Amino acid sequence: MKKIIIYALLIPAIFQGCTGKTEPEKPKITPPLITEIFTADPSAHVFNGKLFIYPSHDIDDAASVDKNGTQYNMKDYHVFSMDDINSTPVNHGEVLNLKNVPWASRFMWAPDAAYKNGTYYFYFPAHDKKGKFRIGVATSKNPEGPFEPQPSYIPGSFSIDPAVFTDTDGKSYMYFGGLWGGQLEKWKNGRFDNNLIEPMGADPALGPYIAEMSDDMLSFKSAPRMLQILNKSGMPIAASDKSKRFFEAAWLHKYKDTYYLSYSTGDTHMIVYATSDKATGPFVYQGVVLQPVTGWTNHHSIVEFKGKWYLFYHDCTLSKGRDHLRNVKVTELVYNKDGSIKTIDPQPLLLK
Ligand code: FUB
Repeated sequence: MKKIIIYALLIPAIFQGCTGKTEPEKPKITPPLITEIFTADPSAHVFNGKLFIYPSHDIDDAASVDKNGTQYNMKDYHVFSMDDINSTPVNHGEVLNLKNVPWASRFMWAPDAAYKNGTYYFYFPAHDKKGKFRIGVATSKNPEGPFEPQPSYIPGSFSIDPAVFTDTDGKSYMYFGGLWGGQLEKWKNGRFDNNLIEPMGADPALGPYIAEMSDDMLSFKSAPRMLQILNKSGMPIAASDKSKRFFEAAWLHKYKDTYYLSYSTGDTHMIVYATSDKATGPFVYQGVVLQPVTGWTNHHSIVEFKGKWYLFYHDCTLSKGRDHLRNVKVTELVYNKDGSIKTIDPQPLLLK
């Protein structure tokens, strides 16, 4: 808990003006949106005029608590919907269970959803039978599921945290990857090597991967490639630059004509963003979207709903700071006139 107290005391001094542009926003402390179960990693989408939340379903079933995230031993997914941003989310119940996914063995982590040609696609990572993270897909005719899984994971997929963005030209891309427990650093040239470690020092940091989706949304059109995230000077973000480097939880949204890639910095606990004039990058680092929350992980989505922009995120207020028992929250996200995002201060709780 010492960490959380330190955040509360030091964050204003350390992070204010980190973007060099904006003072952190001080929104009212938002309450947990869903309280009947623990939920995390919210991917929010608007389908048929309603807002749908596709979160992880946290449970207290930890074999151990470690750097690889063994405590995140999730086994199913629920979907929630909201008619408007102030309504209580409706729980549509369990939409997919580990026991019905033929290729998966454990760890149903952060999911996402997409729509194309009358079908809703639910993307989710899990360990395969050999203990490697892969990304699977399940389908439904309804945004609220239930979802029918494909017999195998997406060929060529690896690591965690899929986020699927469909551009105005109809092309869809999956952004994915996550370090440490998410195993991203162990993949090179499409092969898994357990001896590989995260780059260090001045070496370029790893980025999330991108793959264009096939027309049927069930496979990749071509092999995934790593996205470049550059400093404003045009140099790749260095591995040692831990307040800016990609760790996990990529999300892509488009505001006006600009593509915003936002992601978690992991062990520095922020959501930051980089921009590009193309969905496929390269992206240039811009600043902080969300400062650290109560709890270790920070994971989000950004969505426009009824004319306003919202940040869905999670923290651990409901469980009083237990890192693997999280709750989804939402707050408004505001752009400055130049398109930069006003940094949000989530005001982490002082927990003992
Ligand atoms: O929920 C399990 C993992 O925690 C997610 O996949 C990461 O993004 C982090 O939020």
